[in-house]
Amino acid sequence: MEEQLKQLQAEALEKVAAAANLKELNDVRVAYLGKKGPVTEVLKGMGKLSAEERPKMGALVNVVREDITKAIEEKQVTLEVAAIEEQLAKESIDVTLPGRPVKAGGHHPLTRITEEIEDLFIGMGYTIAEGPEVEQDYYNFEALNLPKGHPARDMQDTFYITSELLMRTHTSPVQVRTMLKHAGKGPVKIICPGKVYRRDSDDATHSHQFNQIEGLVVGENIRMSDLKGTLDAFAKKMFGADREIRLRPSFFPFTEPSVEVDVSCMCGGKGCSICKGTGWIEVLGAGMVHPNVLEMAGFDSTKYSGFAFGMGQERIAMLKYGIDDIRHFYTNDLRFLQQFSVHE
Ligand code: 2NM
Repeated sequence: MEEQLKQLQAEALEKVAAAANLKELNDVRVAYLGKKGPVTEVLKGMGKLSAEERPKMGALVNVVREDITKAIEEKQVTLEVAAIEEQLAKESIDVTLPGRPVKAGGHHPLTRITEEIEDLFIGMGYTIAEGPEVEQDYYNFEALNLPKGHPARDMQDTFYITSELLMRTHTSPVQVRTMLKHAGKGPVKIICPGKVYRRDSDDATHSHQFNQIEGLVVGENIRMSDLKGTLDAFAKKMFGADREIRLRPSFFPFTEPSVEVDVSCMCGGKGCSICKGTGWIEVLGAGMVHPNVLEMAGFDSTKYSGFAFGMGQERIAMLKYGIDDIRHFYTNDLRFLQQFSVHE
């Protein structure tokens, strides 16, 4: 019986050593240590042994069983490690490979200019006000000192929807609406960005739809010098610290006095194609809010005064980036747009 056990043990250990994977190893376990395996069979035959032999054989069976179990456990660890290593080798990735470049979009140049101007005025304490693009005749014209019959209200220049409803021709109606909300109490300090519409034939410098930002400050003791200082700060931040501004007398129905504002050219006055040799570039219109406009918006014009200005983002962007045709902004040619895809 002892011989039989030794034989069994040797055989089992050989098979454990030969097992090439976890399944084969498990087959060996079942075959030798399972309920129907030879070791169990030997145990069953113990009943026939004498009282002296039984404990001796019992101990031997246990030793054999433990040896086989230990060999299986050791082999199992070896096989498991091998299996993991094989899987790791198979699934390994080269983390040093450069990634595929991600194609990121960029902001449209008009969006960039609009946000730049917004940030600049927010930094000076302004808030942003918005309003409808389909506007009432009253807010777009009447309340801005453009009574019925005024040449600027010409059907030729405005997209009318009905006799009282139109596509706004500027963002000033938003400023009228905002002043009315303040119910005669200052201060008001806003900028109004947005799309505006004019009945123009589209060409290199005209578009029937374009973008505008208008600013308005209403308060006590608001003077022309406040307007000038504000626009000077704007020009320097927008175009460069070395730029100057120049005011020329002009006319708008909603401001008195009214001015056209020029910024000194980057050619330094030597004269170039952008300033057409003059050294100055016209960038916006402005003025002191007309008393009629203040009164119609509910402000006491003997107590309150204000300044306002208006500019077009297309024009600012064309000057800043040297764009020669306004239609580039609307045709979305990627070769144009990608020049502004700066990832900040
Ligand atoms: C301009 C030029 C001058 C302007 C006036 C007003 C309002 F509502 F306060 F009367 N808003 N914007 C204004 C003044 C706009 O754009 C060239």
